[in-house]
Amino acid sequence: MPVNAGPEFMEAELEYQRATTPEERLLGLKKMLKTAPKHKGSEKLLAEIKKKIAKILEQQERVKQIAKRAGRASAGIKKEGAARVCIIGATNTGKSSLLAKITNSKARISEYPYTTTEPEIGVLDYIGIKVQVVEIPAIIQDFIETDSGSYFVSLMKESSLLIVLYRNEEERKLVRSELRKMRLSVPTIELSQQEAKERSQDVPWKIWKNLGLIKVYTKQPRKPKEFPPVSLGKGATIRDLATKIHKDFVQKFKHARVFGSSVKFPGQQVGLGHVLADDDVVELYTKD
Ligand SMILES: Nc1nc2c(ncn2[C@@H]2O[C@H](COP(=O)(O)OP(=O)(O)O)[C@@H](O)[C@H]2O)c(=O)[nH]1
Ligand SMILES: [Mg+2]
Repeated sequence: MPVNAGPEFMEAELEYQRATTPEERLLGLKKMLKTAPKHKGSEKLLAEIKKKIAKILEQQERVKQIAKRAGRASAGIKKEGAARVCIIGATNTGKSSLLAKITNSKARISEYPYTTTEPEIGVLDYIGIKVQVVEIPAIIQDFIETDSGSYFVSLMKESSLLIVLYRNEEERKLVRSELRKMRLSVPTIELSQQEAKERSQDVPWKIWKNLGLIKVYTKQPRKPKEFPPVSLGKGATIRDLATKIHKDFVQKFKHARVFGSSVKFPGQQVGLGHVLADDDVVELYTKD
């Protein structure tokens, strides 16, 4: 405490001490600088405050640059299938094990930490719908600032869902805090290693439910529904379905018959604007 510090300074210092984010810390420090006594005896204090401010600004600039690079990085991995899902977590949390269980991937599973240094990719087949699953190397403190951090973050940014694996609260908190720093807006589900192991058969369903997609089957009149189903975004219409099947379909479209929860009765006739629901079965009729 410097000599002659007024109540305003003490308040600012308290604000700084209670701050939980760099932005709040910066605000507190700036107030401290403004309200600190300015005389010979406080020079050291002023220098210290300025140094702390500079450090935060530098850190903020670094994070900004990294985020920029991450955004630009054209991820070397091509996005394939209906969606991309990333498995993330601290080291040895069973990411490779889960990837191997739910996809065709032969990722290396090892008791040694940091075995996975490159993203591992597998394809999950959910009732014929292909979902790309990417294992991101272990999340560590300040992950975004590691050598390939921005590249991995760009892979995560371009995914539809993140699965966080953890063994204990500490690992769960670490990943949460690193995710906050990455400023992603990707839906996230957390799974304990135990859940992932004991209920691995439920994981594909859980992934599908959290992707925000629907699956729709097509069929010919008087024939059974066809596999695989077509994946569409929530709120998709008959027009979206027709476009996805064939670009000419919309021009030739006459009407459709729908069986499923989006219609009042099975086989109801609908037009291009009709909004589909998960598991609908659709017959498309064209003017030929
Ligand atoms: N006890 C236990 N060990 C597991 C489980 N899942 C994976 N392991 C082991 O933990 C180690 C790391 O697994 P791995 O899948 O490579 O983890 P990763 O580093 O997150 O990819 C291996 O020795 C696995 O056999 C689990 O559910 N329970
Ligand atoms: Mg691994």
